[in-house]
Amino acid sequence: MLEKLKQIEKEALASLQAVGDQESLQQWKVKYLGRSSPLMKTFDALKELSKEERPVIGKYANQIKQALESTYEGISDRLRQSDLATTLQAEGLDVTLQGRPAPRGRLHPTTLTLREIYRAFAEMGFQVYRSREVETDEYNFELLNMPTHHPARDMWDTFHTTTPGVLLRTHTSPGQIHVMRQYCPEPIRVILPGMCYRYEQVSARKETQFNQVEGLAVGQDITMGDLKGTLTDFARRMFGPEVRTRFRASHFPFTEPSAEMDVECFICGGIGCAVCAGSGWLEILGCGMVHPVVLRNGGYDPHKYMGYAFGLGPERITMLRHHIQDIRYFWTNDMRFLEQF
Ligand code: FA5
Repeated sequence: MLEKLKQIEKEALASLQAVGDQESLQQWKVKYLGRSSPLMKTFDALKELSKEERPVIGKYANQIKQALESTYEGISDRLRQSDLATTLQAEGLDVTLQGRPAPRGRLHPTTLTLREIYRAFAEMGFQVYRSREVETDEYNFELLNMPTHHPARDMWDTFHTTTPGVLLRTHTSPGQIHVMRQYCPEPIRVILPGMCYRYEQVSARKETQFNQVEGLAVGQDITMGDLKGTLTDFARRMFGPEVRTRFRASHFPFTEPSAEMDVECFICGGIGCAVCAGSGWLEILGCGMVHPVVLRNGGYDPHKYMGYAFGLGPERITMLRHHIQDIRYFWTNDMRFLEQF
């Protein structure tokens, strides 16, 4: 029996050394360590041996089994390593290399400008008031002193929903009425940022969807001087302490008097260039003293209360600050554009 076991060991080890790949290694394992291998059958046959022979043969068979198993493990490891080396050479894949870093998102240029606007006004004591984007005709036009058939409505044509009288707001000004009705008769100092929609011919300066930041201050002793001072200070905080501003008379149905504020063209320094159309000035917002009709619609007595309001366009300001030639870049999701901010 011992001789037979020695023979099995010799043959198994010899054939194991000749194994060259995983497949033949598995075949070897079945043949020499599987349930019906000669070695395993020896264990079954132990019960037929004499009492004296049984422990000797059993111990020897176990030693052979352990030796075969550990040689098998060693060869299996060696084959795995060499398989990996071959694959690496053939495919150039190094599984130990670090992965590619995931691209990190960043803030949209308009969001960056909006945050600077919030900061500038927050420092002057303005709070942010959120107002709805879906509005009624009444709030978007009528309560702002633009009754049906008022010609100024043409400038603010919009998208209408299938519900009569419900539309997408064309400016943030309807928020003035909401905030006044909520806080009347308290004094107010808020900015109202948000998305606006217009039925526009899209061009380099006009989109159908854009942001506005409205400003509103209401109280008992608010003057045009406060409006000019606040907006001039805002321009300095946004564009630098040296920036020059000017106010031009204008018209809005919801303010009286009304004005537009220009900042000195910081591209040409006021000399005149293509961006400022040779004028040396760039318009950034519309403003004025809140019209008595609007104050009354908000719940304030226009004989006792006064206020100023303004509306500016963050996309236009971003275009000016970064010399962006076309507003359409803001919505095309072109990574070459977005990654610059
Ligand atoms: C208004 O919308 C007034 N509600 C502003 C106002 C508020 C005046 C309070 C007085 C008191 P206007 O249509 O000019 O005004 O728009 C204001 C700003 O919004 C513009 O200066 C511009 O920066 C931006 N804007 C207007 N239309 C577009 C558009 N189609 N695309 C991008 N930005 C626009």
